[in-house]
This record gives sequence, C-alpha cells and structure tokens, in this order.
Amino acid sequence: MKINLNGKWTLSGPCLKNELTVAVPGSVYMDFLQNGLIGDPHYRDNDRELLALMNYDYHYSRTFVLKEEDLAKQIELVFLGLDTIGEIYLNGKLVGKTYNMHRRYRFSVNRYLDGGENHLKVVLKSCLKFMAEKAKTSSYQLMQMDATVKNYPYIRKAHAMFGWDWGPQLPDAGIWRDVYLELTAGGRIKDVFFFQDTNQSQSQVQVKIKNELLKPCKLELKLMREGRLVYQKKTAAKSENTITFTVSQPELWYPTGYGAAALYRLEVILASEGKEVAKRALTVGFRKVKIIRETDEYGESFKFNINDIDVFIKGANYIIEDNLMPRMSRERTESLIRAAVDANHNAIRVWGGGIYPPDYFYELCDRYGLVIWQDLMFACAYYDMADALFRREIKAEINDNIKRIRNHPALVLICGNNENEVAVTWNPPDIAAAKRHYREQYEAFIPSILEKVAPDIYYWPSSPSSGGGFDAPNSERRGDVHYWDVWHGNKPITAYRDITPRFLSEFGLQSFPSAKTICAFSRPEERNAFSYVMTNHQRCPDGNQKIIQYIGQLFRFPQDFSSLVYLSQITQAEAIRIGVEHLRRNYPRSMGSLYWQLNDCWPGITWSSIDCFGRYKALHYFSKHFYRPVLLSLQEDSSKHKVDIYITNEKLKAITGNYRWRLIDLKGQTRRESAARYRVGALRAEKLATVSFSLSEEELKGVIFVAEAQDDDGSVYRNHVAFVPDKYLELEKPQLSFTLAAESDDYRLTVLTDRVVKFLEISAINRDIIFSDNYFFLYPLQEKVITWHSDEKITLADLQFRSLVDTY
Ligand code: BMA
Repeated sequence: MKINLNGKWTLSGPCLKNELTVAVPGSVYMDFLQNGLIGDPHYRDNDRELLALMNYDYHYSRTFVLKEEDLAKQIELVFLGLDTIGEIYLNGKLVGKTYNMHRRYRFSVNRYLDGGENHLKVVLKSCLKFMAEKAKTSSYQLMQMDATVKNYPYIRKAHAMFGWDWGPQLPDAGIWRDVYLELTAGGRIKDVFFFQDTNQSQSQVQVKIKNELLKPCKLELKLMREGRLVYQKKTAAKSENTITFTVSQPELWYPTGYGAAALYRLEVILASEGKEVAKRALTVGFRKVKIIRETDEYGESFKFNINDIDVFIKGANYIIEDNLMPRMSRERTESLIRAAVDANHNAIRVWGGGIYPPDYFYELCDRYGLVIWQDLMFACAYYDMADALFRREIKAEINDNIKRIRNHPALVLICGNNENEVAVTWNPPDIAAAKRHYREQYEAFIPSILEKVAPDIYYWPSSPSSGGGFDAPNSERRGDVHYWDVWHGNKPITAYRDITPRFLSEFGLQSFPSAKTICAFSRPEERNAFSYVMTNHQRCPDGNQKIIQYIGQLFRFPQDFSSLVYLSQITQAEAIRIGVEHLRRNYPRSMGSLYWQLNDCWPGITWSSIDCFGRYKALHYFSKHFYRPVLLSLQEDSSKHKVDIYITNEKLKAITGNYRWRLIDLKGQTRRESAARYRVGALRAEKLATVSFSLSEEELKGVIFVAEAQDDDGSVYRNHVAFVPDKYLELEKPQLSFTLAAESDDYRLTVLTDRVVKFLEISAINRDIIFSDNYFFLYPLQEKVITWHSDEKITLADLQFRSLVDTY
C-alpha cells in the first residue's frame, strides 16, 4: 500500500520572508514563479537573476497522518527524485542525506513515525556551495564544458541545468518527482528483469524477480499479448525467483518503418493469504539486437542489426525539455516523440548532459518504435574517480536507472558518456590524470556494473568513440563520429560531403526559432539579431554572427529580421539535408545519422528542429523527406555541370518504377528531359545515372535540375538541385494560386504556381498548425497538396505565405 505524499507542502528558507504554500513534485524556481516572486525565466533576461537563488538552502515540509495499526507494517519513505543535496527529517530526526538527483531514494522509517500526525521536512542545500566545497578536495583539476556554471562535474545533477551552449544557467532545486510512503505487510516486489534470447521462430525468456517477503507468498507471472494469455506460472515466492519459458513464434518488436512495434504485457503478482499484496506490470517486446562491428574495406562497420535487418539509424539528439523539471509532462514528451516519428525518425539519442528520462519516455519509444541510444549522464567533462562519494553515487545511479529502463525493447545501446573520450584533445589541465580517471570510469568501473544489470544491452564507452582507449575516438573509419567542422569549425555546408563516417551521431547548424516563439521572449524593439535579449537567448559564442555567415553561403542578405529568421531556418534545413543525403547515398558504409538536436529546453536560438513550444522549424519538415525510407537524392557537381541521381532503398524488398529528370528554367519551362526505368534492390543505395550538361556560366544561374521517381507501388519521390547557390538564381515573383477545401476538421490546400518557387512557407496567423509539408519547392508542372488537422475553422485569410524571393 502506498500513501501519497505529493500535493501541498510549505516552502521556507533564508531568502524567503514568508512561508510559501507549494506543490510537490515541484521545484524552487517553479514555486517562486507561481508565487509571483520571479518572472518567467524564459522571458528576456529574467534567467540572469536566478542563479544567485541557488546560493541558499530551501526547506520543504508537510504533515501527514498515520493510523496506529499501520505502524505494525514495514514503512519506507520513497523519493523518486530529489534535486539534489538533501537532508530528510521525520518528526525532527534525521532520516538520511541525499547527493544525487539521478537516483531514487528509499528509507526505512518505522522508528521515526508515530500514530497520528507526523512531520516531514526536506532541506535542500545550496548545490553551488556543495560543488565549490567538493572542488577544494578534488584529487586533480577536472575539466568541464564552457558556458556552464563552474564545478558541475562535482555534483550528480543534470549538467545542462548549469547552462550549455543552447540553454540558460538555471540549476533549480526541488522534490522533482513523486514522494510516498510504502507500507508492506505481506511482501514487496523489488525488481523484475526480463531477459530474452530471440530469433524469428522463438524466444527463450528468463524472468528474474526479486522479492522482499515478510510472510509466505505465492507468486504469479503472466505474459499477455493484446489481452490474450501467452504464458502463466504460479509458484511459491522466494527472495529470488527465476522463471524460464519459451515463446514460440513471438510477434517481434520492430523499429518504425520495418514492421509493427509489437508489445506484450508482463504481470508479476505477489499474494499472501489469498490476497494480492504487490503487483508489477511492464510492457516488454521481443527483438534481437546486434551491433555489428566488422572489419571491411573502409575500416570497421558500426551497424544496428535488429531482427536480422541492418537498420540505418535516423534520428536526432534529445536534450532536457526544460531546466524547470516540473514543466515536463507525458503529453509534452509524447508530442515530441510523435513529431520525431512524423518526420521519419526511427531512433533517438538521449544525450548525456541531461536526466535519465521518466518511465513514460521509454514507454512511448516502445510504442512508437523509436530505437533508443542511451547515454549515461556524463558529458563534456572529467570526473574524480578518487572521490569515494562520487563512486558510490554513480554506482547507485547506474544500478537504479538501468534496472528501471532495461526491460524496454526500444533500448538497444548504453553509452558511457558524451564526448569525454574525445575531450582529451581539448587541453584538459591535467591530461595524464584525466586519461587515467576516464579509463577507470568508463572502461572498468561502469562496464563492471553494467555486466551485472544489463548483460544483454550493448555498451559503447563514449560518443564519439572507436571502441575506447583514446584510440582515434572521432575516426570516420570506425565507431561513431561527432562532426562539427561545419558550424564550430566554420567550414562550408558542403563539407558534410567530405567525410563518410560509419555512424554520425552529432552534426548540426543553428537557426532562430519561429517568429511566434521569438515574440514570446522579447519585446518588439529587441527583435534584432544582435540586440541584448537576442544575444542572451543565444548561448553559443558568436552564434548569431555564425548564423548570418552561413545564410550568406546560400542566400542573399535578408531585408528584415523576419526574413533573417526564415533564412536561418532554411539554411539549417538545407545543411542537414545535404549531410543526411550524403550519408544515405553511402549506405551501408554509413549506417546512422543523428542530427544535433531534436528539441529545446527554452526559447533559444539553437540547433533544434523543434522549438520549446513544439513548433516545427523548417528542418523538421525537411526531415520528413530526407529520412523517408526511400530517398531520391541528387549530387551535383557544378564545376563539371553534372548530376548523379541516386535512390536509397531501405525497404526489405526491391523497388521498381519510372524516373524522369528535367532541366527547367526559372519560369518552369523544360529545357531538357529524359526518363527511364529503375530497379533498386532491398537495403541498397544505387546510382541510377549521371547526367551532364554544357551550360554557360550565365545559363547556370537560370536552371534547376528536377528529378522524380514514380514507384510501381504508386509512391512518388522528388528532389531538385541547382548548379549555383540560391543567392545567384534570378528568381521571379510567382503568381500562386491556393484552393482550400475542408472536410470536418481535415484541411486540404492545393497550391499551383506559374514560376519556380523555392522554400514556400505556409504559416497560420495567431495559431499553431502542423502542416503535412512546408518550406517546399514548386514549379509550374507540379501541383502541391498540403493537409492538416485543425479544430478551429481556418480560411485562406488565416494563412500567410512567403518564399525565397520575398526575403531580399
Ligand atoms: C555537441 C554536444 C553538446 C553541444 C553541441 C553543440 O558536442 O554534445 O555538448 O551542445 O555539441 O555544441
């Protein structure tokens, strides 16, 4: 039985004049915000005031009533999340101390409790003071990411709460997840481990259950698929029960795009004296995962093989959804995951500078078929392995979180950290010590923990890595790569084509969020790329200058701020498209693309494809195309006036159809064209043709190469390319015609043009709509249909349109 201790608490502390009535789960910043003591940290520069609040301690307290008869039961006080340095008191007596935001805490509390009213107090101590104190006793000089509050490696708390190059410095404190009392009379299920060895025809299952038994109990295990009983076992409960069985012809869990994400329900029930005393229910799935690293002509492969299919991993990197954790919710996370799948992602990387996400994150990934690359929460830093508290805490944290998440079929890889191996090249102050501590942490200590708790999940020491030992961690020949020469290294966007990593787990380019989002954090006079507020919402040094420099590679100088925002988004979208298309043309040499970054934690100017309000940037719409299972892509070589036409087929069967290319002028007139049949085998990338032209420099500015493949199954794939950057194209203002039809809440907009139109943007005035497509290319021979769903009535007057010609 549980007694919920969420709800109304009081907050007091040295920096508060009066006690506040607050909600738990919650946080200090949230409580201050809800009591009108601070402004929204996301607005203008409100965030700048708030770091100082973390120099203080905060006291959360409440009372609760216990019945005399409950005192006879075993009672534990459980915190699913305490952020971070805590002391817990029951009726004035110290129950325990906490040092780690990432783990759950469970305290045995019978001896502190009385029948009737009890008083619970949680003191959360200043994290800043704790870190500063710890730093004084450090065994060597650590290193950490720039743009962050000093000393984050000394505390087990989401690093990005201390700021990052995409987020503010808001290291909140709080009782951030549920708190309750757990009363045990008969028995309690401590842990369930679902271990499977699966192939197409059967799965060998072993379920290990750990119980705490206060009385003799019976144990029942049930496996169900859509309500149908697949397996059942009843037995006497022991402190550890291992139940093995075979499931024949299991319905397999596939990543989205490859089949259904079939899920089963596993129930474990403890009963004593004929009454149920404890129950655990989890969703599980059957799949076979191998990470294939084999020597080949390019080096060593890095392939995710799921159910015997080499799956090209397509997705993005996931960061914390807010610095104020209580603003997270299942609904918000679900819209993000739905949006990822909507844009043809089949994977997500939980990046190591955040939190171990809540259970619902994993349940959603299971359900949507999104493969999870899970970093452990260490990023861009070196840590002190000579510190006994640190070792104890990370061991507890890894055990706790991995046990919590290991049964999810979506979880296929656990990675030791983000960029800590490659960081030896960033000049850490004590490189010898950094290397020693690194190797001990990720190549000895952590693997030895994981061997026990997750023997069946592939462990990869770092991202990027070539396998460990500081052996060329960012090599394009082996393992995964973070490629930042474009953006941080200022290389041109086309440099994405100069490398062919085996698996690209980070690459990205920044853009401004949409106008609506900018309006939410700034005043009208601040809507200028270099204003103070716009610079405050940009945390990468010189980021806004860089955005403009990258725009200049492709486009003309924007005539106003609104055009700048739009151009920044299409520059970002074009850059990532060019990178992804290149990787996918190199299938199966390259087997993964995870762009940086999926989401935002505040309304910032960042690398995200979806902003913190869930609005799609142009990149997110582009992802729908460049991550489609079948991709038609074009590689132009402007100096030689030639184009290679490719199809990448990630389907499990060969595809056939007709393709046609046209060279058109900017009025849409066909200058040359040709058509042919194609056949591309299953899981292959193939060059269909090389087409070359001899055009004068002048002519090159007036033509576009368009290609279309019409698959025999009816699907159509399109792409286009120009031979000069778009800034040199002499585009003319098009006459666009729009026809809007609605059937209940489903809308259908048909667009026609009399000229070539580039990056046609549709936006809804005063409301948010997610369209089936956006920022698209159109020419007179083509008709474009855009659909969406909206509960509100929409007319053409509610929509706004612009394209590239409108920006200069
Ligand atoms: C990557 C990430 C983050 C960072 C991003 C952009 O390396 O791991 O540390 O935000 O680069 O600089």
